[in-house]
Amino acid sequence: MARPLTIAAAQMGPVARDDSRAEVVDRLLALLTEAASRGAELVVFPELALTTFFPRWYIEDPREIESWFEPEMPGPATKPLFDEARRLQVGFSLGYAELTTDDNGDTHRYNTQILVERDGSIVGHYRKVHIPGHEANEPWRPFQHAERHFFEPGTDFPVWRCFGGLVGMAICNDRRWSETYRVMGLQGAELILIGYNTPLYYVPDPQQNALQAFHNHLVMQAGAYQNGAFVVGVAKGGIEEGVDSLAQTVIIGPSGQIIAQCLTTGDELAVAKVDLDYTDFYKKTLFDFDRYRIPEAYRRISDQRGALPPP
Ligand code: ING
Repeated sequence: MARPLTIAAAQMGPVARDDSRAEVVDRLLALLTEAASRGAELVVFPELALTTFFPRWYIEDPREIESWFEPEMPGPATKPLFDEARRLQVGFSLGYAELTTDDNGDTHRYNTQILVERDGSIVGHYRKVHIPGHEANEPWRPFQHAERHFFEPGTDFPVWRCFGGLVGMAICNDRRWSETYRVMGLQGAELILIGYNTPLYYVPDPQQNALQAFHNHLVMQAGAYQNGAFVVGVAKGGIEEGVDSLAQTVIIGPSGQIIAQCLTTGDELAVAKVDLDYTDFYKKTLFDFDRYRIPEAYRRISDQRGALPPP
């Protein structure tokens, strides 16, 4: 193994609306510590890991909205996680609701995944690009999915050189869009870290309910294979505030094969020691982009929606 890396996918069970940050961080610390004891160098936590999935309610009170967001990272509640990770020399990726102010003093609210190296240094932030659900309150729904009320979209898919390779991140709905993996694949991504909170009940089309687990692995296995990358998909699952959410956390190889998978819907680790050089078996053969891709052809057909007359 030329570039070994031991990865732990740290699945979480439900987080209740009134669980404190301290209670949740204690669970993250337990997962981190167990992962370190099993040799993990990188631990991946789910989307919005610090709180319940609050977009399931249409919240309008500005003070309550703000209570779901982190104005600093690390902050007082999350500093123990950063400190322990640094002490154990374990890096991690953590999903949370980010409140940030830009250089013009404007406030922004993102659905964010942060990446932290083994020395405790912050490598970067990914801000969710594909924000699903709806903007306005839709009281007809059994529960809301009002992410578009709470978050503004990110604008790119960065890839960073860290953990001995090229690492990118995505969040939940991003994993369903093939561009997510390809934009990072074109940057050479060898490892893509994805957290998700996915209700098993898909309100706009309940026919898809029975296909949630299938679609979840389908898109991540395809994204991994078609870009010759490892993909780690980590759930916050189980019945959270009455909403049954998908678990099925996995670590997937560049072949598209599932290497490790969680069995439960609660706090559980899936751990795998991988070799990042293994990505060459796909990046330098079938998916040698420089040799086989024809970008000019794609540009001509890149967005043909509406180009053809309706049937
Ligand atoms: N959740 C969902 C996801 O893309 C969703 C939205 C729910 C899509 C159920 C399809 C079915 O997995 C988030 N948080 O993006």
